[in-house]
Amino acid sequence: MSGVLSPAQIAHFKAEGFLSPVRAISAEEALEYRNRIEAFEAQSGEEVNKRLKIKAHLAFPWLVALARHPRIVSAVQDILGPDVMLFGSSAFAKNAHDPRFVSWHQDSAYYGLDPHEEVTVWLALSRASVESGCMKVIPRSHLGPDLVHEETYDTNNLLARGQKVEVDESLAVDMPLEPGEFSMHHERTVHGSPANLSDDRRIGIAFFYMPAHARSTLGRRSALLAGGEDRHGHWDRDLEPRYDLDPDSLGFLEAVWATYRDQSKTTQAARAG
Ligand SMILES: O=C(O)CCC(=O)C(=O)O
Repeated sequence: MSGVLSPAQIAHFKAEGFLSPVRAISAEEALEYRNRIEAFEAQSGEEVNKRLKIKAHLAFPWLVALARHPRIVSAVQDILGPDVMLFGSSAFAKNAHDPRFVSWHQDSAYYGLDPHEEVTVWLALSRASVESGCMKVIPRSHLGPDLVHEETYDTNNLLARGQKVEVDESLAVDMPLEPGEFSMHHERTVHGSPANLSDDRRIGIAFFYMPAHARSTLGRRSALLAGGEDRHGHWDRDLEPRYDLDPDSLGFLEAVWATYRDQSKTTQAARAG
C-alpha cells in the first residue's frame, strides 16, 4: 500500500512538524487492542506504562503487527521514503481523572539519532480528547533550535526523567484523536499533554520510526524493519516475540532497558561533573 497521505498532508507535516488525525484501524479494532492491554495489566498487576516502555512491541506479536500495519507504515513511508525501521514503542496511559501529564519536550534530545528525521506515530486505543489530555504540539518547532531540557523527575510526569522545555503555550495546537486514529510528529517538534480530566482512560501506543539510513549516536542498538529494505546495516535486529510474553524477547527488552538506564546515569553524571 502506498500513498495513504495526500500531497497536502505530506506538505503539512513537512512545514508544521505534525499531522493529525489519520485513521489506521476501526474503533472496534482499537477496543480489541485496548482490551488486550487491560488484560495484560490485570494479569501482571502493573500499569501498562511500567512494562511496555522503550520497545513495547517486544512483548506481543500483535504489537509488532500493529507497528507494521500497512496504513501506518505507508503513512510513515510517505514522509520518510520506502526503507523504514522502528527503533522503539511505548504505551502512554492516563487513568480517568488522572493528574499525570507529559511535559513539553523534544524527542530528539534523547533518541540519539543522526540525522534527526524520526517520526512518531501515536495511535489512540481510547478517545484522546482535549478533556482526556490529548497531545499538543508547537507547530514549526521542528525547524527551530535544539532546546535545553531541564530534568525534573516530577512523579506526576509520565516521562522517565520529567524533562521539560519552556514554550509559549499560546502557540500550541491540540491533536484530538478518536479510537483507531493516529497523529504523527517529527522528533524535533515540541510536544506534551496535560492531565486527564475525563471519566475514561486515555490509552495510546507511540511507535518510533526512522529512515534506515539513520545512525545511532548512542552506540550499537537494535531495531525492527517496518517497511522496505535495510541497505545500511546500522542497526542490529530486535528479537521478535514468537508468542505473547515470549521470555526470550522479554529478556531482550529487559537488557535494552538496563542499558538505557545506565546511559541515563552516565549522562546525568557527566552533566553533574
Ligand atoms: O502520550 C502522551 O501524551 C505523550 C507521548 C509522547 O510524548 C510521544 O509519543 O512522543
